[in-house]
Amino acid sequence: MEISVVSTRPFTDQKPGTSGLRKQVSSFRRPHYLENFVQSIFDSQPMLRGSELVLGGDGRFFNREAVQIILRMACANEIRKVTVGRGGILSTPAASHLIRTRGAAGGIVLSASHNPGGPGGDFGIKFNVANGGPAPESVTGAIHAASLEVDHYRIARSPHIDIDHVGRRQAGEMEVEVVDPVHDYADLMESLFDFPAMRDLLHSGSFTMRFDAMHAVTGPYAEEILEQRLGAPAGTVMRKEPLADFGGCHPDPNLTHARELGQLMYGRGAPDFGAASDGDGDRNMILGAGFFVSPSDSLAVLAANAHLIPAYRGGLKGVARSMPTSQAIDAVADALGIPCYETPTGWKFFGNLLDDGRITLCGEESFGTSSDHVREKDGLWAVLFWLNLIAVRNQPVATIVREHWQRYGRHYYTRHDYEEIESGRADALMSRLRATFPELPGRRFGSLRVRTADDFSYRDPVDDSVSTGQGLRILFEDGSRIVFRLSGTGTMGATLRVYVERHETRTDQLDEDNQAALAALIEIAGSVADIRNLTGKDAPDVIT
Ligand code: VG1
Ligand code: CO
Repeated sequence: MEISVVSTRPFTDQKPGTSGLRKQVSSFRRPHYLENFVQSIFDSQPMLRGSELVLGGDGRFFNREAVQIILRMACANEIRKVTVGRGGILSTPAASHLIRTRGAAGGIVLSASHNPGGPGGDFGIKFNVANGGPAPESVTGAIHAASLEVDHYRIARSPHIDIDHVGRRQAGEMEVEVVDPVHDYADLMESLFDFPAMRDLLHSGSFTMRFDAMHAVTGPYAEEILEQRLGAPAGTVMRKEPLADFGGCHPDPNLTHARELGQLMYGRGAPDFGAASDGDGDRNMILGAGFFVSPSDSLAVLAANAHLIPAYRGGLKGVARSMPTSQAIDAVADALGIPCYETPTGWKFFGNLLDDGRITLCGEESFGTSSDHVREKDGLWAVLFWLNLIAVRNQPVATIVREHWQRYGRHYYTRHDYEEIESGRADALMSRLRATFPELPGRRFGSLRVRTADDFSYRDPVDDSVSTGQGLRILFEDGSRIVFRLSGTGTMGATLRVYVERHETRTDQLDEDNQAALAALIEIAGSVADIRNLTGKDAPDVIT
């Protein structure tokens, strides 16, 4: 097959963020933009030559074109074989699973996750390594460095490659295997959970559920698993057709963006269980009738009940959470006598802990939870875990969570997002705040006293790599915390995230309104960082 070597010039903005390179579609469609980044992956990861690569995405606008370009470039860069999901579709956890089971040297996942799609929306590309997980910082750093030097890329002049029919075909020397994107993943789920018990629950006549696929990638997965294999009635999966623009919505599973599901779950005759996932299928939102389970609580509840699930019956080796995630899971780890690790934001930091057998479960406050079955967060996995739990405990979601609070106390928790702030202003806010930190320890705010204030850094206990500048933390003597970070996934201006947490153990104070219970801390956060003045915003854009 004829190979073209195309001259190009570097783009200076191809530094991967929290989860891959994410830009507006208009950026990705500029001549050479995608090609440069893909060539930078091949140039910086020479072990891909002669190996297998997994390829798929969440089906958003530009997914199909990008798959064709990457296949032709893979061929020109001497990749031996590419395994691609039919239609170019693979959810992030399904891609992780395929990389692992195929023994692939890596994978490319096309997604901007929870960001909106369509011609005016966002697109993204993530590189995953051989363990199935997101590339660690050393690898993303090498890709970025390569992107600053790239002066040509290689692409095969092949005709359109059929990705819509399962089977093997050749593209020059390279093999392309198109696989059913759902099958292997559904089998994996069936191997982890008690499907017969879940089937009985769904057929008991006294239990109903809804899953909102948000017109994103999980539709076909949820339909196969919930409606086909578990026999939930048709209609259990809402918004199940994947659409290139997600029906014009943000595929972000929270009560702001999954409004219809929220109304259903808080309405009369609400289903017993509600859940949603995001664009690429790695996030989850869990709801009971009239009850929202905060993601941090969900992680803690899963850890505390893992012994009831077939895959985790033998116990957990340890757990981990990202730094801004609430300390609810720490309390469970303490009770179980297992280690609990605190990592920076982003799934890539869990990889070493999972590979090294130090942890079994991990999660983030941003609706991400998973275990050592893959190396990505896994939305449907979390939903099935809850369904299995409800089937075994035979209790409503709200009761399971309230009993958890009675035992461990409740970690009131909220995140306030201030979106699309001018980047200079956001940086100024962070640096001014950081400058006040030396004076903060010992300072009183009402009944609260600051214990320490720092800029979080992490030393990976497995490879000793250090990551600095991972979020500003104010820690109070009573265990309350306020954390400030700038998002690494946005594509317009900057997003300030403010995370607020307070532990309550008085058993008659566990059912308060979340925002009200955190009001004093929210007030302190606003004043120490001068949020209103420096962002020009009176209120956060999204509260979760
Ligand atoms: C956000 C979340 C983070 C998550 C990341 C990728 O990052 O806070 O916890 O790992 O998105 O999730 P940031 O830098 O914007 O805060 V996904 O589902 O968008 O791949
Ligand atoms: Co996602």
